[in-house]
Amino acid sequence: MFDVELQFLSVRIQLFEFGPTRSARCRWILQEAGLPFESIDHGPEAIGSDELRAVHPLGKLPAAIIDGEPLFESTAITTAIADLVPEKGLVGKSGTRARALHDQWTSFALSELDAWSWSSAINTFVLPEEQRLDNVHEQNRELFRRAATVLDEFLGDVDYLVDNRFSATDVNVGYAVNAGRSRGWLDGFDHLNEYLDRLIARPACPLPA
Ligand SMILES: N[C@@H](CCC(=O)N[C@@H](CS)C(=O)NCC(=O)O)C(=O)O
Repeated sequence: MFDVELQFLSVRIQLFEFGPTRSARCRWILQEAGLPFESIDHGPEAIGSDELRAVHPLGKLPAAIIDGEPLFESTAITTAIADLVPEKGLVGKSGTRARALHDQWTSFALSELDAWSWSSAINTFVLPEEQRLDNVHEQNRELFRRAATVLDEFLGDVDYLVDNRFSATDVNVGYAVNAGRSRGWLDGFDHLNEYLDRLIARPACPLPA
């Protein structure tokens, strides 16, 4: 108990965030971990700013400073936060099967889900209009749904992705699944929709119901 309290006191965490961005993954895991943190939220104007570039070389959200050390990439941040509170069991220890599965599903979320929803996002509202492609959305939807099929089948037998208990893996994957659902790409995936509802019902989850 004393160690836990000491840890709470000694780790300073600053999170550069803005609600609907992938910073929600970081806020979510921090709230699950029960760790205090300083939110630096300048809205969408923060993107590309000098202040953010000092922490993330592309000036993107999210970014964090943990005990004075900068860290970027939302899932690297969630995993680092989960590692700070081993007593909460939010991620397997390095070298375990549970950690390998965390890495597997996290990589899967980034490369097989985030990639396609983000491609549609940049070609809908992120890039200046003259740079947008209008012929990518059908392919993005198909590729997203191909990966969603894998998750939907897996979640037919379990409620959560690693050891059938909630973990940082579900934060990483849940955000990606939600991005697809908000585009209307999750029709017919009953297990996956139930999984997402289960995650969003958690008090620590910042994703809108
Ligand atoms: N793979 C990165 C993606 C970061 C990212 O693209 N963030 C978006 C917001 S969700 C952003 O800042 N975009 C600004 C831009 O692309 O100019 C992560 O997961 O942190």
